[in-house]
Amino acid sequence: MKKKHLLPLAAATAAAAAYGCSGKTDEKPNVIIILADDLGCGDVSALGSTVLETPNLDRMCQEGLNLTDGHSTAPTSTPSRYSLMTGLYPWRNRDAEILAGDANLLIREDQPTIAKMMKDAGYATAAIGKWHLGLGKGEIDWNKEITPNPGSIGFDYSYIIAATVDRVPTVYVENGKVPGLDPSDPLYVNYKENFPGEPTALTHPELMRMKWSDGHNCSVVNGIPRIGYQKGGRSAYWNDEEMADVFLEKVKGFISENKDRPFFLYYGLHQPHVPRTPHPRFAGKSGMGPRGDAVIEADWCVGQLLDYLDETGLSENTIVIFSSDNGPVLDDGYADEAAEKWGDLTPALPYRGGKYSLYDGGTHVPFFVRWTGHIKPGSISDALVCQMDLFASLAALTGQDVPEGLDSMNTLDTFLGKDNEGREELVLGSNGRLTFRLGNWHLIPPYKGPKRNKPNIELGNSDVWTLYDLDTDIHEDNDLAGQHPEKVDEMKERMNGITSGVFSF
Ligand code: NG6
Ligand code: CA
Repeated sequence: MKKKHLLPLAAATAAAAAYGCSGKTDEKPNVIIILADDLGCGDVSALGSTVLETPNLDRMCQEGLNLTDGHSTAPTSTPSRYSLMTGLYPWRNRDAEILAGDANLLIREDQPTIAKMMKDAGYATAAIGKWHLGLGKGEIDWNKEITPNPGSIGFDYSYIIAATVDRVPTVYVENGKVPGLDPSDPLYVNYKENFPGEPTALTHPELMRMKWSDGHNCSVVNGIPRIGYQKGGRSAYWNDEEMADVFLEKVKGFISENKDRPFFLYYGLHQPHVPRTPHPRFAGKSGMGPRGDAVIEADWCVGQLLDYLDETGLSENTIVIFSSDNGPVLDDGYADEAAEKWGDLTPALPYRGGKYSLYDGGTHVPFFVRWTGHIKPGSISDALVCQMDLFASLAALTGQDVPEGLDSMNTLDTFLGKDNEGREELVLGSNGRLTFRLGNWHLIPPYKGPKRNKPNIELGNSDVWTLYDLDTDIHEDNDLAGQHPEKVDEMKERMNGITSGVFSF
């Protein structure tokens, strides 16, 4: 199958040029990065979903630029977010792997971050939503101010969940403090062992209103079994169904407070990551079970934000970037009908694999940019782009120097639909599980391990080097390593050049 554009690219690029869009502005436009959690290209109707309607994500495409070869740097959350924040490849830090809910801040306080850079450029900065980059140093006392926190790495304001919705603690953290805690019922968290006498999903299955399929069998909070043990802190627990509304209110509050100065907002949507608990007003709306309803809720959040920017007259001065931290997954540890509802369809379509996978679907994610009056509506680009490059690109936009030693590349013009260059090469993955893109080629080294993880996650492990041509084989069905040994050698050498001193292949 050939890659298809929704509009001919040459026409879209010419239209963008005619529209007179330019990366250089006298003013500093606001920048909002919306990062969904585990959302796939096949979840978006504008990208070809046949089972979900996502009018607001479609609107991001219709009103802005659709980057059809957009990538997160890794197929799971923490390494992917680490890369976006630091402008570094996540495999440079061996601890950049899915973090527990009580993990310490992964980013050193003296490390450059995209938020510090924007702050230096005069922006008010905020992180609202999913964090998953750790907090504190040493054992965390959740009843006191936790430092370091997002404020220590450049965010003036933060209202976050520490890790994921399926991990304790099930509380928000605002500027390093858990809001709403009652001192007479302190909060304790432990990832090694349970607190004596506290119920778990295994000892008290009757507490569960949602069942786990794998892993999630520790503390049960709000009827949902989680990863990790938690005791006390009840007055501060989040309400899972209200989380989208809580974050959106904080987002609007931050924008409203800072509408008269440049602001940089990182908005981490928690959907459609497990456990999928959309607000009751979305329940049943998708016809695809809780996962589909959670996508509809995420889509609604994006629409609310775009409407708010339009209503407050900020759209022409605000760049909105939408993407996802990694590819999609169906059954990710809860029996929530996702696998049954999707059947043979995959939300990674048209790409192979998904979350956790070495295949393209692990990191190939929706990537949209809207800047009203600057980016020609309906633009499409098939340039290879990566979230890691937002750091250097936003530095270019705001006239900041990029700190030395970063992997982040300035591809601002591509992010703004001004050219179609993008990256030539890109290493994808975290820790030692890396793959390599060179133009349309995707090289996957051999890795030990199962081909599929339970229940049905295609990991892409193989005993041999495999090579795919994404231009002619978008679903990576035809391994061309045997036919193109010279390409394998060339790519191996280039990949080793980049990973030199850390990993060799
Ligand atoms: C896995 C969890 C999965 C999810 C993932 C992190 C199990 C069996 N699986 O370990 O449910 O939480 O970690 O997802 O526990 S991520 O998108 O934040 O990387
Ligand atoms: Ca994720």
